[in-house]
Amino acid sequence: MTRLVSKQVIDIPDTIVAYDRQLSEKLGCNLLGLANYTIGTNYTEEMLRQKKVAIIPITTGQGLIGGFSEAVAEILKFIGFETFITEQTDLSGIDEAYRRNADLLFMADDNTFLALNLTKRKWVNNDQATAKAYVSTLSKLSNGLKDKSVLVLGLGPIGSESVKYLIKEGATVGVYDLEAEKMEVIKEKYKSQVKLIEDSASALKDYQLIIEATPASDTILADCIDAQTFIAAPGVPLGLTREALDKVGSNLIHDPLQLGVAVMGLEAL
Ligand code: 2YG
Repeated sequence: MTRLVSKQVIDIPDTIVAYDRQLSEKLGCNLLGLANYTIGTNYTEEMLRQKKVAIIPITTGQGLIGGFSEAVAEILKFIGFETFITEQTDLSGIDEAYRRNADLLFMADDNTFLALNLTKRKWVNNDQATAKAYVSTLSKLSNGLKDKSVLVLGLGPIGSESVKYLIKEGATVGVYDLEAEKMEVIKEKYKSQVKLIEDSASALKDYQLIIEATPASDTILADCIDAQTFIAAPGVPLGLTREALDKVGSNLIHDPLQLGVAVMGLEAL
């Protein structure tokens, strides 16, 4: 589980407008549009404005991440929700959110990032939401994944969830992780629907569609990329070298929080 650091999220509020414009240029839809596309809804900003979302800072474990609550609040506000960060933290914050009539609660400790809808008993986990968001991003980038080969690098919570959604989209999935047992678990679960990749370097040259979900920062090199390579990268930090970044251009989608949080908000309604 990758733990974000403040510098990865602190600028999100100031850059969300530019982020959304860049997403629209790459995908042909904005952040709300991609979140709706991901879960098959058609919520409008006006509809979301009726919903109140509380973000509750959680101090357990390694404590607060500077700017994390503010980033989550700003992403949700940007797509339309009425949001507030509770004054109190932890359980007092949950109590405050309830008293201030929040419809949705967002909170994250070191291991789990959840959105809760108390009235509808809906629980949305960031790992699933992020995996769904990035698979649908890759689908948008490549005009559909049916019968296409996709490589998943990294079988952590997001990478392994991505396999499930890729198979649902009809893709044939190659999986790679440094830890062989993680690949065995996936093989056991999906049998012939997945292919275990022994050598990621050569696989990277064969696959055009890639989900980069590792915490490493240099898994994808420039010579793995050509004009038809599309990369959806939920992994933090971004797993491309500087040269690879220059070469992939607009065929890459990566962010530390935005897509996953937007999908969490809609799924929790
Ligand atoms: O409330 C706070 O400020 C802290 N308790 C937040 C801690 C979040 C820890 N989790 C992570 O950094 C990531 N798993 C969040 C999601 C990354 C995007 N998939």
